[in-house]
Amino acid sequence: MTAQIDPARFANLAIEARDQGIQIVTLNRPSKRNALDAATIAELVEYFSLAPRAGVRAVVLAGAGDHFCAGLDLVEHHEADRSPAEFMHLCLRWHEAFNKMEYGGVPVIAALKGAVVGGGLELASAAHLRVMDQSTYFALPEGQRGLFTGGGATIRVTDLIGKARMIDMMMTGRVYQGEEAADLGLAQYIVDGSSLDRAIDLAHRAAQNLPLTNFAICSGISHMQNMSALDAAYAEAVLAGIVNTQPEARARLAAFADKSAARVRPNT
Ligand code: 1HE
Repeated sequence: MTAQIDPARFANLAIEARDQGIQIVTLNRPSKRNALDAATIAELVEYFSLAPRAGVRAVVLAGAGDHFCAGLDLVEHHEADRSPAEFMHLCLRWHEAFNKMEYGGVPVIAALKGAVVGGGLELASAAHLRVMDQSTYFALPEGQRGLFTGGGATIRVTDLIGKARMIDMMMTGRVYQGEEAADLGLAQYIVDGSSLDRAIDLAHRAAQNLPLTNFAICSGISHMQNMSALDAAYAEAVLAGIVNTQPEARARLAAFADKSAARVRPNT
């Protein structure tokens, strides 16, 4: 691997290495409800630039304290009194960070709790899996604050819940929580206990896949969504050509052929 992640280089992200190449990355400004200031976005860009080349097999993205993330740091934004060009460039940094997450090829699993609002929802929606607990609620309060989303919600949140619900969240400040939020697709998992524990379980599961397979899942599918169906089918075939013939898969295929591999069964 060509990159190394030194946790000491990060101030706003707490990075903890676990077994199986899993890393827990925690937004670590709980006194500010993990609001995303420019420095945190820069650290997300750096972390997700390195992770795919540092042998990380799965990332659990969490928030310190009672809330996942309160979105854009509104106090920093207020005090910086940014010009249109300055804010546009800041948004492009957000996109850089979130695109590196979504297209980096390393599974990213968000462990949600409390407020997942504004840019916090934009961040969560760039993860590949979202796990919510019973305290989790989702909102896009930008509309009420005289703002508009700038970190990809128009694309990713709309993908998750559809255009009409996205417009409603923005226009009326509608809050989604509980089973309704999960049923709509804002999270794939809802748990009674700790979302972090479930996210870590899922990370272990993902980390058992071959890295090249996870790369196809956690990069290829997103890229193909951006293509015409014709081009996506072509790209899928090319990607399958590489992934499905990888030497590392031979042992798994042999185990199926000799009947030693687990069969797919319904849940008990
Ligand atoms: C913040 C932020 C923030 C808290 N920027 N400092 N996002 C929002 O509109 C959400 C704004 N935040 C809230 O609605 C609430 O703070 C929470 C529901 C998240 C949490 O409530 P609570 O009662 O636990 O905390 P609090 O008392 O409101 O805040 C505690 C501290 O966190 C306080 O700082 P302190 O120094 O006075 O103690 C707050 O100022 C600070 N804090 N949220 C800055 N967001 C690329 S465009 C993206 C567009 C957006 O994301 S718009 C933002 C939407």
